[in-house]
Amino acid sequence: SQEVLEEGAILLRGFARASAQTLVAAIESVSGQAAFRYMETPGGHTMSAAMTCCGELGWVTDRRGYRYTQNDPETGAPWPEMPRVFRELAVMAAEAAGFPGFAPDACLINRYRPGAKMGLHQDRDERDFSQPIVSVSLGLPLVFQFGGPRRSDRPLRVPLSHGDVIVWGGPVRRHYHGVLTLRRGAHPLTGDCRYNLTFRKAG
Ligand code: MD5
Ligand code: FE
Repeated sequence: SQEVLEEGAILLRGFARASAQTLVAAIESVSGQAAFRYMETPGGHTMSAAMTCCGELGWVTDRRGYRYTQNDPETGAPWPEMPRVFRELAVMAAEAAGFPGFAPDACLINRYRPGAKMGLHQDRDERDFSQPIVSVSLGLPLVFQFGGPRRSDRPLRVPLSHGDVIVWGGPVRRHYHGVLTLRRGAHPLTGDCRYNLTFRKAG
């Protein structure tokens, strides 16, 4: 099913369900090469979601700031290749939402364990804001906060569960957003966590 949260924000419920098992196996393969880590923000806080990346570019943060890199700063090696099942899913979802020809070069993998959250923020480290962002939820459910163009805009609370995909394109791509604290639970595929895959054209 296709649900329009706002013009340009298209929720595809269950879109990734059929490929979820393959996606989680691919997450394990990526994190075997580039381990999940807790990154530091420029302000000196440690993020509560663990992250890793795959694709030509990976998003990182440390005391120096937010940026995209070609290499994993922990190992110096290039980020793992983007698994084919990742790319195919992202391209199909973008197309289903009205964005044909999506060519992601970066996938950030967020792993939330109980207690983890992400405060309201904007994604603005990419070059080309005409390209959409595709985000894929796997495992435990949580509540996503979809805000507006200003931090003070009251966010819409969107419950997301296993297999849900959202495509963000056009002006909503710059909206404030975050996720509420993950509650404890057990998912048959992911155990005690929620994964989010975020596909972007970063370069
Ligand atoms: C998550 N991750 O659930 C979210 C999914 C991140 C992040 O926010 O930066 O890693 S991405 C949701 C998103 C992306 C771009 C725009 C908007 C939402 N939006 O305008 O609401 O781990
Ligand atoms: Fe974000």
